[in-house]
Amino acid sequence: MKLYSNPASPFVNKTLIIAHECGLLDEIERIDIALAPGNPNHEFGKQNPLRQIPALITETGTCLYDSFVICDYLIARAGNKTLLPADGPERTHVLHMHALCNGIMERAVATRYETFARPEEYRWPAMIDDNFDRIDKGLAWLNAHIDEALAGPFDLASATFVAMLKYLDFRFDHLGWRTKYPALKEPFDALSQLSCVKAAYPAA
Ligand SMILES: N[C@@H](CCC(=O)N[C@@H](CS)C(=O)NCC(=O)O)C(=O)O
Repeated sequence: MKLYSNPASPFVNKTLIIAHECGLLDEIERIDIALAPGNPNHEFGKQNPLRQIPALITETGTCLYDSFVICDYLIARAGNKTLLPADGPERTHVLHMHALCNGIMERAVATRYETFARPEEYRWPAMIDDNFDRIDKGLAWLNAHIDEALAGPFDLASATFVAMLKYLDFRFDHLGWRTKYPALKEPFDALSQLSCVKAAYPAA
């Protein structure tokens, strides 16, 4: 399998954590590409018309996206029953917490594009502030409900939680999430020690 990726992408890193946990990381060749809105890579677009990473080329040549679909594919392929439970309230819970952590990640990546990729004269401060506020509110919710949010074994939501906070450290260190949301620190530190997380961030 081939994974179009970039070490700076939290969606890629979430996927790599899951791939390692599924015992499939060694079967994945990484092809690093740099993408940004407004600078279309049409060659890559022949594989993924949305021109976003991660995108996984399976052995049959299918190009899978987005990160959730790739994780779901890897989990099913590995026959793993805990990373994403098959049904019931456990599945709903993992999907719900994945949606929250992934949503924060999406707001963070969007803000990165708004503040870094977009030429200064086209920036819209109200949108940037709104993005930061959603990130803040999401983190505040997690801070207040962390035991419930990460209850149960390591799963897709835990992988997304750690990838999301690592991205905030990488791009938005000034937000100071450890000070504002101290309940997140201990689970983050514990998850960061897992071999699947270390494997996804070899340079850390
Ligand atoms: N919902 C997608 C989001 C993927 C995404 O936003 N990837 C970014 C990199 S972090 C990207 O490819 N950006 C290039 C672009 O949007 O032009 C997923 O979960 O895979």
